[in-house]
Amino acid sequence: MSTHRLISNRNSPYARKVRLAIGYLGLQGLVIEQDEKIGQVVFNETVTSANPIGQIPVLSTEDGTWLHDSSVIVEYLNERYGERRLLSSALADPWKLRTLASLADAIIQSSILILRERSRPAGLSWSDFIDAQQHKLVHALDALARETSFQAILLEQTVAGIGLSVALDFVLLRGPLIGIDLARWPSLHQALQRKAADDLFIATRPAIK
Ligand SMILES: N[C@@H](CCC(=O)N[C@@H](CS)C(=O)NCC(=O)O)C(=O)O
Repeated sequence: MSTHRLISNRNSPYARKVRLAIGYLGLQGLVIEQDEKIGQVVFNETVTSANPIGQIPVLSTEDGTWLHDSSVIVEYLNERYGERRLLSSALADPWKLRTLASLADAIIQSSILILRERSRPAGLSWSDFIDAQQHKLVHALDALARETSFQAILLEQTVAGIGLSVALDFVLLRGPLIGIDLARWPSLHQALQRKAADDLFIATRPAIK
């Protein structure tokens, strides 16, 4: 019997972080995945009973406690099973890795905010807000492009490599809707292309384009 239940959704970038951590730590046999539908105006009782705010991903522990959010789950798996190797790198110390992972989460969040704003009923979306989020994304991607050893950091199996690869792939896949073209940052785009050699990264890609 599996030790953990992961409530997630194939299209969620936050859930993808957790699925990559599970794979990199070799824990597939310990986790059973349960896909749940979520959305801006969907109340999912299964998800809400595990996480009161109704967000995925959520992971059960051995004693039945539910853990969220994605960063907490990755940290738990890394501590419990991984001997903290997702925080180990010759390129950056653990605080730098965590900070890059946090920036990656923020990139995903700004991208989702734009998608949500653009999905509002006609006449209700706020263009200044979209412009501001796009400006933040450009600023963040410029900063990543200036990072020393960025390509190597992105390819590593660390919290930073996981977060950054998922975030950049989200920007790439949703680029036309977000209004950001990753090709504007050739070094980031190339790093992501090299990540295509990682079978798990490809297998966890969202089903929708
Ligand atoms: N900070 C959370 C964010 C999770 C999140 O926003 N998940 C989205 C799916 S990508 C969700 O559940 N949205 C439904 C909602 O917000 O009601 C994490 O890292 O897990």
